[in-house]
Amino acid sequence: SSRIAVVPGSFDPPTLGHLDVIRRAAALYDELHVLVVHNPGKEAMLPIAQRLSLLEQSIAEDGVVGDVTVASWSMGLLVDYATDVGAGVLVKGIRSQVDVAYETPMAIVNRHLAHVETVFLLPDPAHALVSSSLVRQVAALGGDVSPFVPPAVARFLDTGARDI
Ligand code: COD
Repeated sequence: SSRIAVVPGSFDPPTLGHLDVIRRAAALYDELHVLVVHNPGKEAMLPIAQRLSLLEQSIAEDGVVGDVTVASWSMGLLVDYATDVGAGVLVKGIRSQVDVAYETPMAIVNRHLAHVETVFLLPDPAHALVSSSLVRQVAALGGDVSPFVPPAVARFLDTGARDI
């Protein structure tokens, strides 16, 4: 049977850290679902549809190799999506011990809920300090985000299209 994994996130916006994890996961699994999940605890900068479009462009331009689907989910438990598509694994990127502390309880709950395992991947250290919240701050203050995000995201944010 094929190995199917979900890479969930807010992706608000997608960063080079996200893309690094997506690239590594695509090399490990037969089928990858990059899933934009609505996180009610976070105030969003970009609408879900915009995040989907930026993820699709970024993955295509980066030349990520593999069977990668981009989708969104706001209908309930993350593991329900995983079960629907036959995925047994969630892939989470780990920047630091802070991410481990945040992700561990969710991983245990998700295993109880649906027998879905969580795999932690480490990014290239060059991308380990990048976060969407940092990019949102730099963009809001008019700074150059291009060192932190895929070119498609930089183009979108630099043209001020986010204000339209
Ligand atoms: N390098 C490596 N990894 C990174 C980097 C980086 N520079 N930046 C982010 N990541 C990782 C994050 O650690 C995370 O794994 C992923 O990329 C996505 O990051 P974000 O910031 O876009 O997304 P978050 O942290 O807001 O996570 C949103 C989720 C939907 C993944 C999370 O809230 C979740 O799993 N929710 C579960 C909802 C649910 O079903 N709850 C019930 C059971 S727990």
